[in-house]
Amino acid sequence: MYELSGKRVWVAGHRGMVGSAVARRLESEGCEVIIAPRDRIDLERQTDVERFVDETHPNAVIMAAAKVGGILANDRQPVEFLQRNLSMELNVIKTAYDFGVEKLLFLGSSCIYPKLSAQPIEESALLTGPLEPTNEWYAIAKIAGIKLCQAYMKERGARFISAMPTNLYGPNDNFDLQTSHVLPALIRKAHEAKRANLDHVTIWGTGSPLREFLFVEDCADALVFLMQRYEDYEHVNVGSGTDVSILELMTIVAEVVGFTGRIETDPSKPDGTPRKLMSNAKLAGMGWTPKTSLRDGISRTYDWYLTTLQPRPNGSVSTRPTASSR
Ligand code: GFB
Repeated sequence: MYELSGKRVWVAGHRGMVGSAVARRLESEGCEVIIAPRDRIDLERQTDVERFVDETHPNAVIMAAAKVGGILANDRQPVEFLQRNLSMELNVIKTAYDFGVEKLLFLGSSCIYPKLSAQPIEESALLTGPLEPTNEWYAIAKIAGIKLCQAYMKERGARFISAMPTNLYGPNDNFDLQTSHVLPALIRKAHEAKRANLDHVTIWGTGSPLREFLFVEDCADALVFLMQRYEDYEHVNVGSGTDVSILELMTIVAEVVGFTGRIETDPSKPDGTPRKLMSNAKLAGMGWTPKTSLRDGISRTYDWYLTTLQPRPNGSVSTRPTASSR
């Protein structure tokens, strides 16, 4: 058991969807949450990271900073996804070790697994086959981060662990239609179609791929749980244990939003991997399970969207800047 109470915990990527949820979740653990202001600290610059850690002396680090995005952003910006993620994770993990951080949790993603993995995907499937091409750049960077944590644990005894969340959604997600993941995109499309009285919405691809979704507040809870109770070499899947097709997902989103028109598909856009349901047996075996149903999570995310991303006078909806931290 790693006691968080009284510790100084640096949440790297505190402005992103996951980092902000982790920072909120940590409030009830009696620890001091440390954040690195983005105007002062560039995580892609080693000297910035060293200066920050030297000044703030965190006891623990949750590495939630990443360049993230949906299927098109991943496919179109391979340099950004590979190079920026490698830089950030190397800087944070190496500096954490050099400055004596007691415990570090690194976040990966379910896209680290081979494209055609047996389902549900167990942790041991890592590096057993070729990756999904649309996101191999991001996946390679995340695999490198897991391996770096393992290397520090194996060679130097560092308590650096990794968690692999499934597709996440919730408050502070990115709703930009070109760069977002599917769930915020579908919420925005359904909302705008309803407001404009359109008779249809269009989803990318065939609608047949299956995806697993986890509400970000459940994910944050699981990450704190792992930080406190897990200390081993292998990464741990963090998921909901069930998946839906993208067409089914659009149907649920439409019901929550109140859009009653047709759903059309656009097969010119990529489907990506056909299915990536992760096994959550390892985490469930430790005693953690998610609390939020998909419908409730979508409803809470839509409420957040309505209250936070207000329509402007010209009818457009503001979005967060393109995906920068998860
Ligand atoms: O969430 P998403 O962008 O990424 O797309 P991945 C999931 C599925 O939803 C794909 C379909 O089959 C998309 O074609 N989709 C339908 C849409 N309509 C839309 C839409 O309007 N926007 C988007 N974005 N998708 C990502 C990886 O894969 O998952 C990342 O690229 C990361 O590296 C992340 O691992 C969790 O689930 O395919």
